[in-house]
Amino acid sequence: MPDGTTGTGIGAAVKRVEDFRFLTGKGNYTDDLNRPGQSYAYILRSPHAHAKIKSIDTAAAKAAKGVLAVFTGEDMQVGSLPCGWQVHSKDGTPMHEPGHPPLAQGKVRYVGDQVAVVIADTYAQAKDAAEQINVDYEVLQSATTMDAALADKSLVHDEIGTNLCFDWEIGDESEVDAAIASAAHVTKIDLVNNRLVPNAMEPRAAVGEFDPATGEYTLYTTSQNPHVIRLLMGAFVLSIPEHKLRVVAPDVGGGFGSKIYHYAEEAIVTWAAPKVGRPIKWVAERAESFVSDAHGRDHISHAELALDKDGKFLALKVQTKANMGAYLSTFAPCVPTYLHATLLAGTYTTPVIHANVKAVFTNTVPVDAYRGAGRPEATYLIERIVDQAARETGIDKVEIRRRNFIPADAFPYQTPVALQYDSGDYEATLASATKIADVDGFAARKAEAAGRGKLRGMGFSTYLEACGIAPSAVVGSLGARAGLYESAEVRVHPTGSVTVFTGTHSHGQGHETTFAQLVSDRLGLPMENIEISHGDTNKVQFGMGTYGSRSLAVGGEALIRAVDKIIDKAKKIAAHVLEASAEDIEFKDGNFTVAGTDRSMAFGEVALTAYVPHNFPHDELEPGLDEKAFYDPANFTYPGGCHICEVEIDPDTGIVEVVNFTAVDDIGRVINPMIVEGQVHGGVAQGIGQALLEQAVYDENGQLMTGSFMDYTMPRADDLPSFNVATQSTLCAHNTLGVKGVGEVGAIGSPPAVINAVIDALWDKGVRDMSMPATPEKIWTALQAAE
Ligand code: MCN
Repeated sequence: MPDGTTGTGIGAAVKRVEDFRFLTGKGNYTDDLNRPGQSYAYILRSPHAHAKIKSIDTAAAKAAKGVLAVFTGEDMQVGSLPCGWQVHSKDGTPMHEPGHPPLAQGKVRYVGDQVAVVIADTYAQAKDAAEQINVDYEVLQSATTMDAALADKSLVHDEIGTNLCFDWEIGDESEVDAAIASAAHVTKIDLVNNRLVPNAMEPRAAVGEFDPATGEYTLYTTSQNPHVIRLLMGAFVLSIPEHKLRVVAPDVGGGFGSKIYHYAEEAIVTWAAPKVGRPIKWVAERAESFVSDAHGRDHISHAELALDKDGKFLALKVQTKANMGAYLSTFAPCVPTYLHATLLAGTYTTPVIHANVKAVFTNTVPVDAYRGAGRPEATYLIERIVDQAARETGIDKVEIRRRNFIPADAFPYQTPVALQYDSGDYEATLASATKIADVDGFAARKAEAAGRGKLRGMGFSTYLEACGIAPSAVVGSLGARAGLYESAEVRVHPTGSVTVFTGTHSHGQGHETTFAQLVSDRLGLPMENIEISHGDTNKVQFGMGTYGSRSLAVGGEALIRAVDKIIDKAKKIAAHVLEASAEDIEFKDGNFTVAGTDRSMAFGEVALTAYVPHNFPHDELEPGLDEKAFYDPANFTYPGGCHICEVEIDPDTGIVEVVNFTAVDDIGRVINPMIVEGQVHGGVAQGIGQALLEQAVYDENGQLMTGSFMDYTMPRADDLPSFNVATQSTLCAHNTLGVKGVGEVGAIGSPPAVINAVIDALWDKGVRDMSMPATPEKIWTALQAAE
């Protein structure tokens, strides 16, 4: 419920405070920064997927007008771009981890690989001069599909002797095989999870700067986690100690995962800045984003689901090939393993599960987390095979889900694939969604559509996700090379206004609003007295950043803990001034009151006392009112829910129209329902984009055929219906706010609902399968083939 005093507390649909600057064009993005004496970098990229660099002649480029410097891999001898997660193969051997130089050394491994950097007075000069660089390539055969790569005919990294990065498993295969052998029915499915290009609205950018007076480097960058970039780049690539490296991620126009990683361009501009003696700005052109931002998904899976005669799931076996691209991006190995296979129980009681994941190097752009990361892949697989099992056994698709749901009274629930879910009520989200989507009225709508010559279908997805990415001990045991806690500092100023420094980074999620709401709620302060600061390693104590829908559940909880420390100290100050004991001080609606009396002090008075300590408990307390907290949760959070999609297909053209989409999500306590709704809208739009429109396509020579918005179809407003969005929550059991994440639920839950709806619509015409993206051409072809 909205807080009684301020009306801006937990549960209030407060308008986003950051939107004023964004909507009036006053945002401050990396490309808006213009440092004194700034120069510009252009990165020359490989036109080949796989080639030896026999020589690079930079003489003409160096002599070109305005050029300050040209560097190649030979010049830039620094550390390798590191991978933050180590996976071990099932035989215990560590994954292959080939070096990843910021500028290619000896070989290029994908179209877009960085070959040289030109730095000039203007961007146009740098770009023009780059045309004069003469690279002598010996083009090699490339491995662009995973199957070609696994045949090891052409090695992406010669030194490791294979294109198999790791061969990992979870679960007991013999137990699963035995269950499958004795099952009444086994459903089998082959699935491709299409490769996606993230396409944040703001392309990546970086400005590197060096101050010779202090020896301090500054990197301004489009990042979701500036402290992580400081750590990775400082410690592993450029050997700059943290106290000499400041990383600032100012306003960032969307990331969707693609701005988590430490990219070569960040290291290049930082390393080169002292060499040219001027700040250096690099901004990606959109075409560069397509071939240099980490791509997402790209799984090929075979799955088998064993059922007993009543439709109860007995076992699930999954074999997945996951494309890593040419190099290991920062978190790539954890996506198909710990973010994918551990989720394969979904919302169901499947007692035994085995998954095998083969991660494969190919001559393509590195692949890493993209909104959902591993969990959309798992959800797509589970919800597709469950629907197929329903059709094969003749059990209704809703009924089969109900029969297998983890019951609401079974929490905490230990799955066979490591995770322990803390709370959920899948029957409740299903019931609510079924009602909102008017499932009962579907048959009539289908008949009416048929009268208009349209094929109408309805698809379900009763998904689960694991997010709020944390427990450091757990992720550490799973291969993370970092802890995944979060930190917050609450600085109360002498007049009682508050600045919060959070280690999370907001790039569209609205933390400046929701985090201020948390403080407003707890301290009874108006929103305008609270400022949320993030994204600058020189201001914020530390932070692991924003991804895995962790900011509220981990960062928000850290913030609450710091606020509670403020209240504790403030009570002691108030007790001293009011001549009472701290235990007798009550804090409510922004006032400290001696219980049972009318003696009280406002929050602002206590703050002033802390900084003007004329009457202060010096023996017990230090002056000032500024507290920090680090929070490392006990578990992930487990949002879940039900998405129902209704489509109409024109059989003459194959065009799919999403006519209705219902999302009922359990995200724990809701801090801001308007922001939550926006998060679900965005995620569902991306999920529908994956299901119907988007796919990164490479040709056999490793050229990206979908390298622009002319070929890569992003969803637009007129591709989407008005969504029906609701929440139906159970509280998270292990954080005090009771919150679960919401940032990815839309992208995770929706794709299988869409494809299940498409198959449902086409079923009577004899079509039995459909892959993503379900383009008009694919649908039309399938309809012709089925006739
Ligand atoms: N929230 C809430 N109540 C809840 C849960 C969340 O009010 N029960 C609010 C939070 O306070 C926050 C927002 O919803 O303002 C999202 O919170 P959370 O689920 O914690 O996710 P994060 O803030 O950690 O954001 C990361 C998540 C991810 S992983 C991707 S990818 C993604 C996403 O958020 N990328 C985005 N949403 C995005 N939205 C925009 N506009 N741009 C991106 O790049």
